[in-house]
Amino acid sequence: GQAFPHAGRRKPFIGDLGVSDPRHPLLSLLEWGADLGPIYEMRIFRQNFVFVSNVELAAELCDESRFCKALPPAITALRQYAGDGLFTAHNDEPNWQLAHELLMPAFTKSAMQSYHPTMLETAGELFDYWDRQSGPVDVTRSMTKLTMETLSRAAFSHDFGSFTTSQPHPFVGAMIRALETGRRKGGLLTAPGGRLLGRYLDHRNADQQAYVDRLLDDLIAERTGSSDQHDLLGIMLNVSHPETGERLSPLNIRYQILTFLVAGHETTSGALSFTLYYLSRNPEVLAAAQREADEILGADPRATPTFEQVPKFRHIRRCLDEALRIWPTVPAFARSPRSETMLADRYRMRPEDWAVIVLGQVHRDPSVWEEPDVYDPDRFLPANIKKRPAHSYKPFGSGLRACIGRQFAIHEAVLVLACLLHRYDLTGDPDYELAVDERLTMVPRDFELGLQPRKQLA
Ligand code: MNH
Repeated sequence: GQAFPHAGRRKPFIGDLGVSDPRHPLLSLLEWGADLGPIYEMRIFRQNFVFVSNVELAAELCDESRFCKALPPAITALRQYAGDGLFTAHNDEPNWQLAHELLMPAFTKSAMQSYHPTMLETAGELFDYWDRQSGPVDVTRSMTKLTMETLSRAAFSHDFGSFTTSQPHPFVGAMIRALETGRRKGGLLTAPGGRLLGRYLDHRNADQQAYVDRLLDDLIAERTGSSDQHDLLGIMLNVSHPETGERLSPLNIRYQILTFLVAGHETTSGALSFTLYYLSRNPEVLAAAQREADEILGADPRATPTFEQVPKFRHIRRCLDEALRIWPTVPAFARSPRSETMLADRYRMRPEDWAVIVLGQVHRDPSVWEEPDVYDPDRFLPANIKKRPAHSYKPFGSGLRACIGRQFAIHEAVLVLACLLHRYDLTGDPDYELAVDERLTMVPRDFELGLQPRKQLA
């Protein structure tokens, strides 16, 4: 096989270290790799990273018969918090299969029926909270509170009081800080002294992690023995495998809850925030979205959709899909070959190798997406979707290990957008320039919107 394309002049020992700005690891790296073509390799100390950025190569890596999910160091580092929970489990770990089978029914489209009232209630609290503020609202912060509340209520019926207390619940901050530590550690592992530095970070972080673990373990203990199955925790405590009778252990349940909280809140918050950003910048798209909300919800600006009405907001759904095209909030995922194979007939890959699919670039591959930087929800009209090759749009990942929360995220996001557009007129700040924060996911930074409550519609 050929060597992967890489930078011409690599520094001895440190390799390509320094090409990526630690505050914007992914975005700066993409800028750096742009000239190297659709596939390139970066080396930091002894660790190689292969990045893939066009649809053709991404589609090959998404072929489940040849490739599967990989856990690069940054994800493996999260195992100290999320263990063999769904997101961080290795493909062959028994608890992945078990949890996947036990939890799939709780994430089907029809299962969303049971979370629908919770989603409406949380959105209502956010709107009331906004109505008590004056001036523009910080969109990403608001949306992060909203999605965190929705998830904690749906997952374990816990109310963090995000809209009634002025300070965010300490759990949320502790959880984010713990995970950020994990992510930073992941980047250090192959550096000389990286393990030592990692241990130092862990030590500094031990209290946060202990606090998060204890809070979750207490919640689990409180519900143990109850047959109540109205939320995800209830399902995990009570449902056993229909054939083997196996159940999830309390420790694995803690891993799953932490996984849902983390995987499910910032991702959906970013998706909502980017959608609102593009709506505020595209008056015609916004008008069509508001018209759709009005047609379905009627004259009362505070009206809310029924469960069955949510999939009817087709244009709003396309606005969301298009925002996730330009800014996939989970910016990348990694794939490994199941057995030794040649990628693009040229590059040898062994099962221990992996390549990162860079979604932002795949979703803007000019051979598939015309004028890729233009926001145009009509790209997701059914006739246009059919024209594109498979795997050209993958915001929720691919194959067996694709996002289990996809329906949850889409139901929540569409519902919130429809209610919001029906209840308010939006005005963006024309001077705002989109800036993106890289946290565990991508979210707009300091994006504010003015919201004017609408009067009874004729
Ligand atoms: Mn989600 C996996 C994106 C919302 C829970 N999610 C993934 C993957 C992507 C992804 C991409 C695959 C990663 C990989 O291959 O390594 N998820 C999203 C996006 C949103 C989202 C863009 C919102 C928008 N995810 C949610 C929500 C939940 C959730 C909401 C939970 C309620 N996601 C998961 C879990 C996995 C996952 C759990 C791991 C599934 C598995 O491997 O079995």
